[in-house]
Amino acid sequence: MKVLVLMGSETDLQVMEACKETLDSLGIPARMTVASAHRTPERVTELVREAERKGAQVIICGAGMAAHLAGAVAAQTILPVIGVPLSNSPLSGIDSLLSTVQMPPGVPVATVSIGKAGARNAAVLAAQIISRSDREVLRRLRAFRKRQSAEVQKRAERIG
Ligand code: RP5
Repeated sequence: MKVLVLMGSETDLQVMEACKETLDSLGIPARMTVASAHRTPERVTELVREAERKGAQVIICGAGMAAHLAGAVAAQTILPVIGVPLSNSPLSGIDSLLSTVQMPPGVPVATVSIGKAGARNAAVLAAQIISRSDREVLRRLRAFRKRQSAEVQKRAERIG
């Protein structure tokens, strides 16, 4: 396992699937599961320990509302932690964005944008971290960027 992907609830799955799909498309072995900072704190700790034992290089955490999952994970490891704020609340994700991003000095969470775009970017950022020591992932990331640019170019040509 290179990446552990946690989400606070099974209701986050629909959005966080975009993260797993992107990791899969970049050929990065990942485990995705549910663990809640508030409802199952011991499970969070067990999963973090297991990820460290199994050689994970990055942990991605998606959570909504008072989204403390990424911070709670970051408090227990020196692996880089990426937080994905989710928007399934009356405050449309502003609550989770602030809960995820506003970490005290010394315990960072690399926070991406709210929702599905953030879920995808968390996977790409994890791949970029891994690519510093994995030339195959670096090659796949370069190919991904090329494809992305080519698609935009193709659409631009259709428009004019
Ligand atoms: C957070 O609370 C979860 O990440 C989820 O986004 C939100 C609501 O959870 P459910 O009540 O839908 O299980 O911890």
